[in-house]
Amino acid sequence: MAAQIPQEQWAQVLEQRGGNVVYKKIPVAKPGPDEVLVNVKYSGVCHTDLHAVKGDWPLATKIPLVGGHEGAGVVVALGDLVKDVKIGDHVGIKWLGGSCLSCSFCRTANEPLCPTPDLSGYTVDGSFQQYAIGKAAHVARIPKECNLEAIAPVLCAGLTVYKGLKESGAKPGEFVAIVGAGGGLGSMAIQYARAMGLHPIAIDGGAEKEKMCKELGANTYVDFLSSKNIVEDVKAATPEGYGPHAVLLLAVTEKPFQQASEYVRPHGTIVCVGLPANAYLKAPVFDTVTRMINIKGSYVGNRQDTAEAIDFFARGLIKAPYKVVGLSQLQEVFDLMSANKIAGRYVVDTSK
Ligand code: 8ID
Ligand code: ZN
Repeated sequence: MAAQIPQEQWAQVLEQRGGNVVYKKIPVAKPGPDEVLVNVKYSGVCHTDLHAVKGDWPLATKIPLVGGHEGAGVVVALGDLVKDVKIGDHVGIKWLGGSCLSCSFCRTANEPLCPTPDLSGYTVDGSFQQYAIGKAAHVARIPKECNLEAIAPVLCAGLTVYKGLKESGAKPGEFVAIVGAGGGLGSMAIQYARAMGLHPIAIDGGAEKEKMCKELGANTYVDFLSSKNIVEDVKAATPEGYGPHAVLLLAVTEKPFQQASEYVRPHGTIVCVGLPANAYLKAPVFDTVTRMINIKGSYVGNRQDTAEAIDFFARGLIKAPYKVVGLSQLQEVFDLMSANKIAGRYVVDTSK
């Protein structure tokens, strides 16, 4: 039986760039012909949502904006053209909410590079509401046996680090430094790295994050707040002290982006994923050449990466910690995130 769809719903709305989000009732949108309406049950809170609130990236958001792009829920209405998603299916609203599907990037499964994307919770409304719209071609397919609150962070954090680890080219048995390992992406990265047969070295700050990273399976934890020599500490955690084969940069500050080339192993790969505002990459040309260092960016993942990242979760390989609070408490989550006080991820329950 089709669910009752209300006219109005609770949402968190950013009305002014740099302001607080406002918890209020707004109308429920109707899906277009190629779209689905999702009753969002849970949404993870990504640092990207905080960038959207602060407006600190060189890309404008819509205003007013409903943020959120780790939304897990149930399909409650379909557009006329939608054939392969059914009412009652479990799906995810992810960062790439839609793409043109016809440009050469979309045609070659590089849809995150589409020049006209719909970015959920950024250029189109996202999952910090009870009913969100997604393009049927792009909503993540979630198997019914998966717990919706636990899988929500996989829709961005999990997918992004899984893709980043693939882009690093690191092979089973090799070492990967995860910078920002105590955060949302980082906690997922430790789990995906382990599941992919890699040895994770965690880098972050403070005892709470250390405990979490070690419980998740990091071989070593380097505390960037107290280490006297981060470069030496990271190298010392690798065989023969040559440094990790790959570095996954997830931090939201510029310094570690400059530092990674000092400890990555010769012929190793530095993958930039975190997006600190106004930051630049700088690496010594001499070292980059003579140590043959690869430096690259990695941006979410395509629909196949999404399916694979979800499959790792469905097989029980990904168990990253999260705390659940009501959607009404989203601003408090942003305040904690601004202070770097979140170990793992927060997930909001849209019913509260
Ligand atoms: O597709 C992409 N490339 C993509 C996808 C999703 C998110 C990029 N991101 C970006 C976000 O926009 C954000 O800029 O990745 C970044 C991290 O997102 P997050 O994991 O959601 O943020 P978080 O939970 O706040 O974790 C950040 C961690 O970095 C640590 C912090 O302590 C925190 O645990 N950190 C910082 I800030 N400086 C550090 C340093 N110098 C550091 N860890 C180690 N060394
Ligand atoms: Zn995200």
